[in-house]
Amino acid sequence: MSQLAFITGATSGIGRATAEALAAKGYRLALAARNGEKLEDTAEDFRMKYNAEVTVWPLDVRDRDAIRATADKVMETCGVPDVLVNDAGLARGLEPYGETAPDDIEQMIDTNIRGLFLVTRAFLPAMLERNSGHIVNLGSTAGLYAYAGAAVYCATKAAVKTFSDGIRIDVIDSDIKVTTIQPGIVQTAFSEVRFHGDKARADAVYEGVDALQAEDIANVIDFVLSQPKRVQISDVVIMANQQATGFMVSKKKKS
Ligand code: NDP
Ligand code: 8X3
Repeated sequence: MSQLAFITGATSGIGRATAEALAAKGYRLALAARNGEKLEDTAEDFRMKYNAEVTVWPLDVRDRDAIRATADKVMETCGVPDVLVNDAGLARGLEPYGETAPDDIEQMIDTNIRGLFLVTRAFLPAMLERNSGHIVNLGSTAGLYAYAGAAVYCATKAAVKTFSDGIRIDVIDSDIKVTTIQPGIVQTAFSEVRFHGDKARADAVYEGVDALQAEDIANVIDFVLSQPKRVQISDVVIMANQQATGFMVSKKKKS
């Protein structure tokens, strides 16, 4: 039977592009996100294009009981995932911490940290029992370099990196691999979500920058997953050509 990938945040941006890359490779997919309609559309697209075997799992990763129930059902109906991509995540707001809305603080922590930790906790014992599996966590250059107005988002992504490093130690005696993917500026719905739907402000982030595309990150994830059993890629940092640290991006036109 072909390999199974469970992907959170699979309806948009990096998660969707990763799902598509794996569908093209013949993986079976179990896709999760909150919006069930978008999940169905995504799944149908991959079925049409790649004849892919796709199941959809409407899930809010902030809901602990729903994570448990979903993971159990996925494993019962599809099997234990060979690949877990913890992609679901977001930034909310870009202002000094003293002005950051408490709801935004909680949403970032609950989604990017708590959700990712609990989804991993739900699948890891079964992976360990089978002694195989690859956990791919979406960190960010924001987790390596803090930037103004993003203390919480940056801290959540630093947590993802440290968490990955921690569980890699815990599974050292097994064949399980753990990878943190740390992209820089990727042009997705990310900024529109950050700015609470302000599309003009979101578009301005990418203006004058040859930003990374979701497919660029999906290619890297595909590469990471395609290595021989002996090779574990622990971390990958991917920046745009015009980027030097987390939020330092040149908007000067190159000749
Ligand atoms: P998008 O906004 O395009 O996609 C985010 C995905 O996460 C959507 O499918 C969304 O679906 C899902 N999601 C959001 N909240 C939840 C939730 N509570 N439960 C389940 N699913 C959820 O963003 P990106 O593709 O850009 O971001 C994906 C990941 O990559 C994030 O973790 C982000 O932090 C990280 N990243 C992004 C970078 C960028 O510049 N874009 C750079 C570095 C890292 P739905 O709304 O239906 O739930
Ligand atoms: C998203 C990239 O630089 O906007 O993690 O924080 S950045």
